[in-house]
Amino acid sequence: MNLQNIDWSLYAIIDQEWLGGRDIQWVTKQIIQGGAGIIQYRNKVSEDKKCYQESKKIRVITQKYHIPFIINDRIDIALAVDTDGIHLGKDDLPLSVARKILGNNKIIGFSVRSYSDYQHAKYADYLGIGAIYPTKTKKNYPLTELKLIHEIRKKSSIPIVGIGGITMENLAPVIQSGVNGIAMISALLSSEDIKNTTLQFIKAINKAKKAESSN
Ligand code: 3NM
Repeated sequence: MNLQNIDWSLYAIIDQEWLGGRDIQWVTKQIIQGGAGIIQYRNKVSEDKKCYQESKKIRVITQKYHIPFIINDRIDIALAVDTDGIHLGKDDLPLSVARKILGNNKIIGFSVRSYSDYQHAKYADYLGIGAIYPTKTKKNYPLTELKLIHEIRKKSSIPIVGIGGITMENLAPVIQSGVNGIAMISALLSSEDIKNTTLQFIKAINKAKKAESSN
C-alpha cells in the first residue's frame, strides 16, 4: 500500500461497540460507498476469535474496493488477516518493535496527545492527534489543543488526522489546524444512514479544506 495514494480526508473507525448489531460488512460497504479513504477496525471488547473473524470480513470488503485497512492495537491480527497496517498508542507495543515485526510495507499509525508523545513517533507513518473535543467513545479522555497540531505540522510532513468528538459543526477549526483529514467513530456510526452521513462529511471536509487553501 503506497502511502502517497491514500486519501486521508475521512478516516473512518469501525468500533465494535458502536455497531449495535449491524452487519460489519454492510457497515464497511456503506462507509466506503460514502467515500471514506481509509478504514480502521477498533475492538476493545470481543474475544480474540470474534475480533479475528470480524477483521477478516472487513478485509474482504476493503480488498474488493482497494481501501486501506488498519487494525487498532492488534499486531497478531494485522499479521493474521494481512491488514495494510496497525494503529498504536503510547501504552501499546513500541513502534520500533512493531516496525521490526511488520516490516516497511505496513502502515503504522500512532496516537499523539502531547508534544512528548510526538517525540516517540519516529517509526510512525501517520499520526492521530487528539482528543480534540470531548467524546463519548473515550470517556474522560484528556483534550489536546489544536495548537499542538499546528506545531507538529510545522515540523513534520507525515499525514496527520485529528480525532475525538468531531462533528459536522466543529470540524472546520480542525481542518484549519493543518491536518490531512479527520478520524471519527460516533458521528458516522450513530447514523442510521451511514453512507449518506459519510458523504456529507466528505463534502464538509472538502469545503473546509478549500476555504483553508484560499486563505
Ligand atoms: N482515540 P469519536 S479519541 C479512538 O484522541 C479515539 O487518540 C482518540 O471517537 C485519541 O469520533 C477517540 O466517537 C474516540 O469521538 C473517537
